[in-house]
Amino acid sequence: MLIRHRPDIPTSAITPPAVYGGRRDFLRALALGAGAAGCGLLGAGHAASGERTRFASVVPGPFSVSDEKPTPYSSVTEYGNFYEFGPDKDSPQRNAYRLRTRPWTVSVDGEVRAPKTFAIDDILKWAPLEERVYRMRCVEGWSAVIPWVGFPLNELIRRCDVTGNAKFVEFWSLADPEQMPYVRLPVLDWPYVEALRLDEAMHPLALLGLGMYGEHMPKQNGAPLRVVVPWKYGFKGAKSIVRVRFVERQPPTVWTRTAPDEYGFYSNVNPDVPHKRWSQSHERRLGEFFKRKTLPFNGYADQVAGLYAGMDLRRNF
Ligand SMILES: Nc1nc2c(c(=O)[nH]1)N[C@H]1C(S)=C(S)[C@@H](COP(=O)(O)O)O[C@H]1N2
Ligand SMILES: [Mo]
Repeated sequence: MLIRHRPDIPTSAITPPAVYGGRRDFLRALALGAGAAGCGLLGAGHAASGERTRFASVVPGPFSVSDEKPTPYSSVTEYGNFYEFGPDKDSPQRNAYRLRTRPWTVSVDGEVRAPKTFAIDDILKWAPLEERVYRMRCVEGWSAVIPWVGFPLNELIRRCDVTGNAKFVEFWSLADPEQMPYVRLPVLDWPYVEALRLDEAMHPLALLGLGMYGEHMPKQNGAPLRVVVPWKYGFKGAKSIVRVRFVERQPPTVWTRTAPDEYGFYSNVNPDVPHKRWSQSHERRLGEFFKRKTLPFNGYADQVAGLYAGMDLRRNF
């Protein structure tokens, strides 16, 4: 968002993936020649970011969109933001193969009775894995309907044993320059940390994302676990999280640190409050041509508007 000021979709997003992928692979083959490919840096086998593994059992969860088909898997995995892997929409898909997702732990600290560490393979067994098809809206104006796999974020928070002082919760993404080449560059003020008010994080709509389309989370979408908050702009959902910290006061986040006048702490989807440099009134679903109207709270107002009763949502954007 900071790097490419594109509130709209480039042609790559509406070109059929086969054509697009073909052209890109062709260009990369040309550019690499004997050089990087010969060094084993970017082997062709790495174009996709890993093997796909289905979950043994996933049960239907609540809140799923029923009147729309999910966005195609290829659009959701080939177009996105994961700035640790580069500034372009296809950087995550091209570079996230470098991410090692096992072993993987999430540490918990701050306003808790005792700091602790959870291993991903234990987290995966905490609760039945649900499929929840959510509308997602990026602050840049594109959107998608994604069949997530996961369980409520409040399952995680319940196990953290927070103190009475905890009012906000931070989610820290991995920031390892060995795996994430762009963490060496000042793309954002690393690490990628996003935060929610504790009652937002406890809301049953907020999801701990462990996969999508019935499969383990693709690396480019935030493997092995990430936050999914469908009533907020996409950047509130930190990918590949390694740390959860509870705090008493509203903390800075990666985006409020980087551009405070453009990205607010709340960042609820709101068609009536434009971004500083573009309107938020409409959006375009990945793979579609015509724009559609953006809905307050991304269509989840019935569920979540109560969290913000009495707040001025223009000031608390
Ligand atoms: N760690 C990390 N998390 C991140 C981002 C990022 O760059 N780094 N991008 C955010 C943005 S701007 C969006 S729109 C969503 C995109 O998620 P998706 O690629 O799974 O659709 O991830 C969010 N989470
Ligand atoms: Mo975004």
